[in-house]
Amino acid sequence: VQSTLSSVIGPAPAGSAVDGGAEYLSRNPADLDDVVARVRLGGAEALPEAAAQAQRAQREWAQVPAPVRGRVVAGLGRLVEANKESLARLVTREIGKPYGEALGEVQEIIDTCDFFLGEGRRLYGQTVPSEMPDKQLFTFRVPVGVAVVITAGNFPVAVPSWYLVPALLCGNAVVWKPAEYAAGAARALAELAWRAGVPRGVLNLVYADGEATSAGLETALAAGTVQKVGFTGSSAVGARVGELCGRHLQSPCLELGGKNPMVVAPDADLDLAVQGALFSGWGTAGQRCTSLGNLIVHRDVHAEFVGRLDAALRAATLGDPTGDVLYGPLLDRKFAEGFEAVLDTIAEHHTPLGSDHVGRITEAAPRAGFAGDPATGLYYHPVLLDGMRPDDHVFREETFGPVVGVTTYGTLDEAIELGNAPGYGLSAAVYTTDPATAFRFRQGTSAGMVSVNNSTSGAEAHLPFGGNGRSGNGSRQSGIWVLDQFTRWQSLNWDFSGALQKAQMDVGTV
Ligand code: UN1
Repeated sequence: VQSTLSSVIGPAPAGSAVDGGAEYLSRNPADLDDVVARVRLGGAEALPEAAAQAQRAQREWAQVPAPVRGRVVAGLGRLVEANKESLARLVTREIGKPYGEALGEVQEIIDTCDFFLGEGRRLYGQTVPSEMPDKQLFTFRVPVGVAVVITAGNFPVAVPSWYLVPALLCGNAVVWKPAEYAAGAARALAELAWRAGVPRGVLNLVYADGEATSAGLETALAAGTVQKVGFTGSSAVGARVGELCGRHLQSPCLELGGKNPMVVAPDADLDLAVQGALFSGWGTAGQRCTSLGNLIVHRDVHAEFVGRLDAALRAATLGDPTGDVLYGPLLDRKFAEGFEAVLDTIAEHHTPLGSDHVGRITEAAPRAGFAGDPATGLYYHPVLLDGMRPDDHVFREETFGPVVGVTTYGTLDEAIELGNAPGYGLSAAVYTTDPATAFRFRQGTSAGMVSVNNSTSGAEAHLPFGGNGRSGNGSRQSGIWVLDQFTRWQSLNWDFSGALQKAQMDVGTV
């Protein structure tokens, strides 16, 4: 496995011949000259071809007893554990995630595999009493068939594992289309899964751009070779995936964006709240779906809180992601371009706090506590915006970058309403020492995941993960809840009376 990984993560051979489709170079966002992986993108035929192959392979995989599939998944966990550091280094190198966080991300795969090892021996169905004598009813979980999994690159291995591991455990085959800019990490995880014993036809890796993916998905859905789509990414693309699936009567598992609020109540431990805001607002350069978007601070503690947060932000070290930094570069050039547009909006409408410069970190716009070479990477200053109003664009839309807005509130109902206003509903946090405030906040928020005295990020791998509204269609990943995405209930109605017993009609009375 070590040698497999090093062949994936080693320096790309200069000018190596690539036959067929367009070549894509995945670059290190901290050093754009460093090519991490070189892949060939498939055309619109790639995904349907892989789905057809997966469909053939799935029949045999579904015959493997679930406890044995559980052992394969557990084997993947052990292989990931044995390669934890090299996989984390690859994640850091390919998408610029600080190494400490990358290690945490890899741990999330191990935890997921551990959890689903046990599920291989459960996958419980039920026995259900019948209305009639000598008749027994049962329920079984059956695999859906072929799952197409389309993932973003901000969690290039952990989030895919949330789909891959349960889907495989449940007896499905998978076609995985990872983000191109995380192609190397995707390849490494797939290699480990194949090494662990997942047959190649059961886990298929397809690289394709957005257009080819969308065309390919439509063809595969129409051909009936795909029974489930899992998608993690932006709300806009998620809506398109939902539309495609809907045309073929399918409901996908959608894990989309967030504009996650954090409420700071007047009785909050302000230093704890500052730490939570720093981690979930600017950590991972604000590029988690669970990143903090809007800080909603009680007016009595607003000045004090913003002062402390501003100071913490100025003291934070950022830059080279191989070191101990709050955040490194943005994921990829495409994301840097998107963030530039957010910065244009900010420049037009707001006066940021917390940084003397807004925009790219360059020699000309340096920053204290910067630990990198600004010329080589996609580094951005942290932005803190005070005085946000609910109709501000930056208050309403996910920015996917190191920017957080602050607004104030008077009553808890106002705070809840402000938190829900953007129409997302993924993760929400409240900092308070009053249990009643915590409880009322949980009841009122639209978020699928709520934290009390902890940040909006960092969900544990065995709780239901997912959101509502613009954050998704209500589907949930992780833990036992994801089983409903990758299995369907089948009922069995077994009559051993030897007579035709009619439900609703032959029910005896007492
Ligand atoms: C994502 O950004 O798509 O809860 C997932 C968290 C991580 C997962 C984020 N465990 O922040």
